[in-house]
Amino acid sequence: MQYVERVLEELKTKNPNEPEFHQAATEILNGLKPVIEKHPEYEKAALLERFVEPERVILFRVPWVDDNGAVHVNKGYRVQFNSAIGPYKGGLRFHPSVNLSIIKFLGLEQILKNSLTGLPIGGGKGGSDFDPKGKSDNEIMKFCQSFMTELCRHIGQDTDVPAGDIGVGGREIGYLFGQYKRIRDEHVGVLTGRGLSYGGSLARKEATGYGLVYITEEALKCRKDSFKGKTVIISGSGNVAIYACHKAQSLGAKVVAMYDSNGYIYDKNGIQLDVVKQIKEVERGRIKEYANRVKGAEYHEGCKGIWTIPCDIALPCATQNEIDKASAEILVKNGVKYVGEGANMPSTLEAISVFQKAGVVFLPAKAANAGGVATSALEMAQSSGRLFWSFEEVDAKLKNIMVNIYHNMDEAAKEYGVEGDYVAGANIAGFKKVAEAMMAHGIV
Ligand code: NDP
Ligand code: 2IT
Repeated sequence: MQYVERVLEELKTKNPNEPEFHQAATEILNGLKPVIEKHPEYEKAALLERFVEPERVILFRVPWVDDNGAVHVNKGYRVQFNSAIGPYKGGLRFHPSVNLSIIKFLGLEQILKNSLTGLPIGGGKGGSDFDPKGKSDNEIMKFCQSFMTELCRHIGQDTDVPAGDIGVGGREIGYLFGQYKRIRDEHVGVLTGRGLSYGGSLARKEATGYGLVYITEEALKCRKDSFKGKTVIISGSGNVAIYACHKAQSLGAKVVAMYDSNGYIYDKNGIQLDVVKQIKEVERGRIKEYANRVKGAEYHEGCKGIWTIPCDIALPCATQNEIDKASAEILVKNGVKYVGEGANMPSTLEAISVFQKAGVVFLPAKAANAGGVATSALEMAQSSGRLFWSFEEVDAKLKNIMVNIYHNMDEAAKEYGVEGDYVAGANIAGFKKVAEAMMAHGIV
């Protein structure tokens, strides 16, 4: 059996009941085949076996007391996946669906994403099955304090630097940082996405969404096209979706639909982002409310229908596997030309295949959403140097990083004979540096 197939087989046997982890590993390792063939020394060094096995998995109990005095227990996770090129880096996700499979798929993706940024950050991910929906600020604070009471002994500014992800934004990072500082007595850059008053970076909040649009803009530019006048669908209405919408609109696109986990809004006149921001960021409400406030807008229960709206560009920005084969086929039938993944693994393997066969320009998550973690690394640099860069400075660096990622994956795909296949290109471009570092470190 070929090396890649054997490693994938063993991974599935050794890690049963982890479908998301299997999915991410399958996409990555298949994309790496041309590199593996060129480097027989990797098999001798069991490089892939080591690459897919986390360096450390931390599982812990998170007990907390709600406003009525009831005691709850959640699971806490931190997967420290790979530190070959820098300290572990990656977000924390608070969502009831969180389990080890999801954290491991996110951690594996993060290794190559972080490498693609060109900055010295390894890969990690963490989170909890805690559901922040409907909780008071006090309950969120109690939960974050309990979570950090355990996590703080495993992280550090040069060891492991968590950040936000689904369900973890500025409010949660603030509570987590407060508890870290209280226990460890260090005011350091141990978390990114911090508030501006205590060491955060300008443009971090906007970075993932802006970065997604910058890389898509570069793909358009290389085909003598632009966002101007394009019809865009963005799924989700959280941090990534909101700032992707903002940047796409500022480049002249018409964003006509967004969703949350209950249903989608369709506004043929173009989404009024200030209304979405008021509902989602200020009121922490439901997207349904948009249709009550904006004349001519429609609300539809359920998420899937969003992909039946004709568009030129689709930017999935909510969660894994939100675009399946059937949705991809409808998007293609309706003429989609570009798909940029703001979320992590939003397209199933079958959906990716539909897009690629149809000649859609498909920008995979580990490249397209790398702007967030890249700007986190810029936040780390500012923390270490005790510096504070202007918005324009950080934004310019972010744009430059995204343009470089586009060309690196494009060139890697060409070099290995799979021109235009950015799934393979991104995997190869990200893997090269990690593999080189792992080989240099010996068997560790
Ligand atoms: P948020 O929590 O801010 O927003 C998440 C959005 O996605 C919400 O609108 C949420 O709806 C929706 N959503 C979540 N789960 C589901 C689901 N199962 N079905 C339908 N909709 C769902 O998270 P972010 O915007 O930060 O993250 C979005 C995606 O981007 C994730 O895949 C994340 O991993 C990825 N990402 C985030 C980065 C960052 O910097 N924040 C960086 C790179 C990638 P509802 O409110 O109803 O739950
Ligand atoms: O998936 C991701 O890249 C993130 N959630 C951001 C991670 C980070 O450390 O900024």
